[in-house]
Amino acid sequence: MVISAQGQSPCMESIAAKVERGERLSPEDALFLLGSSDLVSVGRLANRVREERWGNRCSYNINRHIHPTNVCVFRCTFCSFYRKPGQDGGYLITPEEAVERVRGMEGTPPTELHMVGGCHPTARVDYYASLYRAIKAEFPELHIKSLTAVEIAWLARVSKKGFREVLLELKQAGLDSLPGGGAEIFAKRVRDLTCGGKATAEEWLEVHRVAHGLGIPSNATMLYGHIETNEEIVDHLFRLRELQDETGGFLTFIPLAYHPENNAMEISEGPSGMRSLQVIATSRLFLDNFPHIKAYWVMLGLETAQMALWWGADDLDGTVVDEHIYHDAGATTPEALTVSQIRALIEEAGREPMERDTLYRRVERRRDLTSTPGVGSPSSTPTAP
Ligand code: V47
Repeated sequence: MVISAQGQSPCMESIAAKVERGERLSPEDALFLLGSSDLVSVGRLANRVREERWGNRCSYNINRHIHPTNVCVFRCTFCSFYRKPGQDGGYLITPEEAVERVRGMEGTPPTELHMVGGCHPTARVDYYASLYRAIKAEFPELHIKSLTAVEIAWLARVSKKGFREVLLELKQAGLDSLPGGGAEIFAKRVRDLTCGGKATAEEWLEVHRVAHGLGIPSNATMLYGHIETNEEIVDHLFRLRELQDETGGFLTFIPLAYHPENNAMEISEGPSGMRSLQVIATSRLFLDNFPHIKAYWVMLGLETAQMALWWGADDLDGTVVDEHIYHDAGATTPEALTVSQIRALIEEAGREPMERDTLYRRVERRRDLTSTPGVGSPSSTPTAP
C-alpha cells in the first residue's frame, strides 16, 4: 500500500464529512486519525458508525479456550506461551483429553470452542481432524473455531499439501471457522524482526481467502503497541479491507494490545488505554466492510474494554475460560468471566448485552442460572439479530 502525499491533507472536518456521507476513508485519513491528539473526536466519529450499525447493543458469547499444544517450532519474540520441542512443560493433548475438558463444562453449555496453539513439529492434519471428530461426536452443536492461518500454513508446509486441501479435510472433520490470530503486523520489516520464518502476510491472507471460498468464515487480528509504526498499522488495515472487499468472509476485527511479560521482546510496556481506544476507533472507521469490531477484554483490561464500547467496538468476546496466550504474557484480567459479570460490565457501560453465537446470531437462553461461566440452556436454534 502506498500512502499518497498528493491532494489535500486530511483534517478532522474532512473526515467527519466523509463519515457523514458514508464515504470510504483513505489510508491518509486513517493515518491522520491514528496520529490525532483529538481522541474525543476520533471516538465520536467511530461511535456514530458503530451506533448506526448496531444501535446500543453489545454482543458477547459463551466460549471456552483449549490450547491443543504449546510446543512450537517458531520463536516469535512477543510470545510467552510457546515451549521449544523437547523443552520441559511442553504438551500435546489427546482427543480424549479435549473431550474431557469440554465435558468438564457440562451444565454450562458454551456455543463456541476456541482452539489454537503452537506449530507442533509432528502433529499433522490427522491429529487435528481426530480432535474435531471426537468433540463433534459428543457435542455436535458446538461451533469449533480453530487453527490460525499460521497453523494452517504450517500444516500445509509439513504435509506438502495446498491450503485448500488442508482446510477441506479439517472442515469435513468438524472445523467451523478460523480465528484471527497470527496476523500480527503484516509489514515485512516487523515480521522479520518479531516472527520471521512463520507464515508471511501473503500466506496469512491467502489462507483466509481460500477458507472464505470454501464457506469457512474467519476473524482477523492485529497485534499493536510494540515496534510498529502508524504507517504499518494502516498498511495492515488496508490489506484486510482489500481482502474483505474480495471475499466478504471476515466476521470481526480484533485489535490485540501487546503484553510485555515473559517473552523475548525488549519492550517493557504495552500500549496505554488511550492508545488502544485510538486504534479501535480508527479500525472501526477505516474497516467499513467489517461488520464487527471486538474489544477483547482479556487483553484490554475490563475498564478499557468498557470504554471501547463507546469508541467503535460492538463486541466483548466471551466468557473465555482457560486462556493462556495473554495470561502467560502478564495479562492481569480474570481467567474467565461469568455470564452475569460480562452482562453487568456491558450494562454498566450503558450498552445492552446480547448473547450471540460465533456467526453473530442472537442466542436465547434462560437467564435464571447465570452465575457460572456459560450457565443456562441455549435455545435450539439461534435467531438472527
Ligand atoms: O496470534 C501472542 C497474540 C494471538 C502476545 O479470532 C499476543 O475470535 C499480545 O488471535 N501480547 C492469539 N498479544 C489470540 C487471538 C484471538 C484472541 C481472541 C479472539 C480471537 C478470535 C483471536 O495473540 C496471537 C498473537 O497475535 N499474542 N503473544 C503478547 N505477548
